[in-house]
Amino acid sequence: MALLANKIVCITGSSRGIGRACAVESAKHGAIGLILHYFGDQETEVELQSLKEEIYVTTHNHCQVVGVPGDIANSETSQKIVEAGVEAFGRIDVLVSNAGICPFAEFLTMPHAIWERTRQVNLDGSFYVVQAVANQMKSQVPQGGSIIGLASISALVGGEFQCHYTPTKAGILSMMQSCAIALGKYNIRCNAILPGTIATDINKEDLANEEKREYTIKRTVLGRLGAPDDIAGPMVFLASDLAKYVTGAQLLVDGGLFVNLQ
Ligand code: RM4
Repeated sequence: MALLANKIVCITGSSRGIGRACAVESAKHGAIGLILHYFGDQETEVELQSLKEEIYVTTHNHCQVVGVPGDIANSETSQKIVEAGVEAFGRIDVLVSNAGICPFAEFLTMPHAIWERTRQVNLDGSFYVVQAVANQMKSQVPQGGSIIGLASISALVGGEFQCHYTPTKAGILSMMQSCAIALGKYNIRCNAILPGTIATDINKEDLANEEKREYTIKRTVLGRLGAPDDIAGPMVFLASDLAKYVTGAQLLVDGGLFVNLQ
């Protein structure tokens, strides 16, 4: 079933990890246009190129891709994303605000620059892109769209080395709730996905610690870490018309990590 048939999907931080899986899954489910934001350094240029090829091959060129490089912490990047998307496809149906960082760090000695950068990328960046894309969704005909903010299980619980990061994820969850209210009248739905521990580059170093890795795996009830495509399915659901009455919701996708107290 093509859940996203004919839809135009915009994803930030799409070159790797969860964003990349969301791009591939959207194309598989019939999206005809992808606006793929990425950071724009050498590494992500190469990643984006291979992602584009993967999408063209798997969809037999059915899905077109526009790449937009830039630092999401800079509000101009979000304007560029919307301009490039509208120029290529005329509209944006789905936004996946995904770009994020988590430099694990000790609280008491953390330089303020780490706090500021984490907040700027995760929270300011989400605000800018949600606002820019929501304005486009409001003005297009037919009006509306689906916005999905990538929050985290960390919006609900803490992390010893994440005192700068968990507040940004709680902020994204809260932003989706308020935006759901602000944007419902324009037929724009806003929801948050809360991934658990998904093995990607963001936590590669942290999970290289065997003890932590084993603890995390044991704490899930499904007995494994998440993979990026574990998040992509729920993302497609929230983006699709199957979720047409779902707004202001939070979907925890964590293999049972959160509920597994004892
Ligand atoms: C998540 C959660 C995970 C961590 C990542 C970086 O939201 O805290 O455990 O690996 O962030």
